[in-house]
Amino acid sequence: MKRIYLAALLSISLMTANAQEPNIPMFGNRQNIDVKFNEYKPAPEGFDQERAGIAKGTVKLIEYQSESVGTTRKANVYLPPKYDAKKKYSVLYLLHGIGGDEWEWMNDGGVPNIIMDNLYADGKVADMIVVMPNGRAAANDSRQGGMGSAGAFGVFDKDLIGSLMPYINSHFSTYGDKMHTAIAGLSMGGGQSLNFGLANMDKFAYVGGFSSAPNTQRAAQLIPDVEKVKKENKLLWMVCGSRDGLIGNSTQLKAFCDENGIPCTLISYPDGEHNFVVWKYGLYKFAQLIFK
Ligand code: FER
Repeated sequence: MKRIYLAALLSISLMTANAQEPNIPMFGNRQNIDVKFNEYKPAPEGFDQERAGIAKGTVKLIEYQSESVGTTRKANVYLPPKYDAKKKYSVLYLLHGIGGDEWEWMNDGGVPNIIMDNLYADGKVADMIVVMPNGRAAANDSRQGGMGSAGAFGVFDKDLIGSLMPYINSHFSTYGDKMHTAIAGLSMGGGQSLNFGLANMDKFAYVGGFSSAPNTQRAAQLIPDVEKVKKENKLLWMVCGSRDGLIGNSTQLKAFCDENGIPCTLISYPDGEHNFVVWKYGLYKFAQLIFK
């Protein structure tokens, strides 16, 4: 059901692109922006396959009181292998797409726990926990909201910063400062990560957008102060499928960054579409770059 829905959304985006209509941000028109993509290096075989004989992390569903929404909300939390409350951990907030919820990464093909377990086993990531919230900040935060819930995605920053982050930092052994906090997400969650991450550089030093959706603000809005981003952001990293009709949301930002000398990565995933092939790769790469 969800796949059909997303396919329909995408074909609308692609049709608009093909018709070469003026850019309508709502549809994230593919823009003919000439950007210099960063090099695509494939993930190694098996990066997303469960491996025998390695230590495994655990995923637990937590509940917290949301002040801005006024309800009890849920999030999944991945704790790495041998999580030890005597140590301190960084936190990656990993956001879902418009058809998803706090279970999308886990249940719809993202295998974030497997990707992270493998990275841990190979010593390729810093100690971190991964929080997968529900980014639809509304009393009814079920998946049924669809396009109608775009507004609820837009106000998730209040819940995230006001309630979820304090909950995580008080219930788990985290550093809690910006240098140990990252935000990334897929599609609508990619847009949220760019919007919230760059607007709150005192909270997030590392920002990732995977196939970011049309909720992504335009670059001049995202980056009103070029010097501030250069100083305060430690990583601005994006990936998008080369065949994804939403790629214009990423290229417009990459073009702005290149013009203004802001370090920014955008990888075009060869023949990639709007799906977990690209998003798993995004998590695999992004996780290795943060907190180092
Ligand atoms: C749109 C096309 C796609 C849009 C959002 C999406 C808000 C999101 C897709 C996803 O999260 O997978 O026009 O507008």
